[in-house]
Amino acid sequence: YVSLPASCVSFKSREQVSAAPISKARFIGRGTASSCPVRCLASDTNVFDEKSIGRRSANYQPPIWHFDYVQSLGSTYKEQTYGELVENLKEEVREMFKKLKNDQLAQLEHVDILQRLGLSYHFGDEIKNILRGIFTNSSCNNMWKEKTLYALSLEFRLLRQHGYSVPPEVFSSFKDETGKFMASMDDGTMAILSLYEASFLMTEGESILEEARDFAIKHLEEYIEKNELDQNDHLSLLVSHALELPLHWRMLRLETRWFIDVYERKTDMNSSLLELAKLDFNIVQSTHQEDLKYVSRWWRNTGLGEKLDFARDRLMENFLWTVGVVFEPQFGYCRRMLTKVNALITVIDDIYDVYGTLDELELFTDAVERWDMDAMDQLPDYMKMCFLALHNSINDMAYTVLKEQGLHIVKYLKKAWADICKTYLQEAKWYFSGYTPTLQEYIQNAWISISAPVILVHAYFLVTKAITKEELDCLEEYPSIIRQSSIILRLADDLGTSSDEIKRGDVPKSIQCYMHEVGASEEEARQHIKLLINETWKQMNEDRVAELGFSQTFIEIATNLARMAQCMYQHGDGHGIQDRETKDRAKLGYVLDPNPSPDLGPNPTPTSASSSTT
Ligand code: LA6
Ligand code: MN
Ligand code: MN
Ligand code: MN
Ligand code: MN
Repeated sequence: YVSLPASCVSFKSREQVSAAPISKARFIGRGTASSCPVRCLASDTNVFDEKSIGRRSANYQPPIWHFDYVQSLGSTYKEQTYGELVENLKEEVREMFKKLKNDQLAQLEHVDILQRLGLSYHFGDEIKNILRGIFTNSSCNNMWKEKTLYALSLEFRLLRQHGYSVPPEVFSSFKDETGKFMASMDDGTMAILSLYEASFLMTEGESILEEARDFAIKHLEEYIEKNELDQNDHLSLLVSHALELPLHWRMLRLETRWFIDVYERKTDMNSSLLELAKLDFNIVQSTHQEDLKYVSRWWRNTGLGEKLDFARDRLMENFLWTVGVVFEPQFGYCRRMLTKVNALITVIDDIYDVYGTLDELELFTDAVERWDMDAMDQLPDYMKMCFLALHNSINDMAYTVLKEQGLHIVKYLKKAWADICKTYLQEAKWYFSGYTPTLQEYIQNAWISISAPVILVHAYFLVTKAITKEELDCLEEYPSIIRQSSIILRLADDLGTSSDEIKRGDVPKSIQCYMHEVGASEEEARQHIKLLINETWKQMNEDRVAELGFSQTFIEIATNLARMAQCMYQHGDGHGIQDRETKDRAKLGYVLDPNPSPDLGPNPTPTSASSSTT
């Protein structure tokens, strides 16, 4: 397949985005009746005559997570109760670091295990120091050649993950005279697995890592074939999990939950580490439950779920997104506010995609751009509710920042909302005129309409304690890391949701645009989109190192959003269709108690819920 032209993923200025051929679309659009089955004449009808408007429906199901159930959640793992035990275990971990002082490989393995057990956020300084020491030693003394494939790959991955530029040539000693990757007898599958995971840290043009990945995949697939999937074989488990999705692309909390179980079965595991991991997971989960209960009350108070019956009522799923984006307990306020942002996005997206007429959408877009109470008068009632909920919630967040940091940020937040609404409107116009954009034209609009820029702009203000003028300027133009994260979210969403969207009537998504543009089959188009996701990750890896201005926290958040997208859409539409994988994931991540009892489903029968009420 054709690889992605640089211009396709590169940012076009906002002017170009908003000046996309709106009016032209009317003329060159194919405008066939079949491409907009219900309302080609929507703009000619009187919007106040409800009966004459044939609105689309997405047939979204009501939420499976009931309010009372969510409010009944109450983990017993409070930080206060376990504080001392946690502190003691943490001290033990620090002692382990000291003991490993003269063994670099063991240090790296320790860091890796801590990360995979979800504990590394407790040991930020220790990890930083260790990696700095190792990087200095390896690069100044050019030690790369001395290492085994396993050790080198692990070091490469961890260093790059933490922002060090390690050149790809460090792997050249593992190629034979013909330039083919080779693994020596004693390297073994663990080394290849390590190489595989390292290769996902690659940036544009690093062909040696590309080759490394192909080589590793081939070897690992063979390994799985030979060993079938032996549930008791630790290595088989790791390999098949890795082949499904690499570590670098995985949603952190679910990965942690999975890895704790795997680690427990490892023969030489460290029981203090395991105990700390479980305890910490449960404590974090209990803070997530409190966040969830808070936003669930907020959501109920808005009344939007009930009043706007055509829209997705997906508070739990919206919360799961934010857990994927930022899980650390100290960011509860950010999680709560971002869940509000997600809930508002989900409803507004349905207004544009499913329910609104073109006239109404023009009015709503105008109201958001003006960010003005007076603009509300012109809106139909269902939009008034949504607009005021948006206005109040966002202004409220801005108020908190004004109060705490003395900064007036409404301008930045409202611009992000105006930008997304303009791109929503563009898609609605394309839909009603039956126009199919080229893939590039589509992506130039759709990386904003997927909502990642809105989410990340809000996230920036919610986690940044010392906001600077430089960062604000950069934020307004959406820095590259935001763009890459957005493109991955958009493409992953299209892979998961576009089949249903096209069925009910929606703008052609990336897959359809590509099919239309080059005459590809759907399967070919899907492969092409996956390839673009791959390419976009390379750029993101570069940005993770290059965008020094932003905090590590923000860079992780942007990366996590892309990871969460790949998780949510891994098996289809995990956001809209709630009762498949997403349900189990929500349970794993933050709903069930640590000792899951099989009868505690999402909506417990009165008997199973009674323990918390009596
Ligand atoms: C996906 O819906 C959706 F609602 C999103 C806004 C994606 C991310 C959601 C968060 C983080 P859909 P569209 C709340 O597939 O219309 O309808 O852009 O989005 O394809
Ligand atoms: Mn509803
Ligand atoms: Mn939609
Ligand atoms: Mn949409
Ligand atoms: Mn979609």
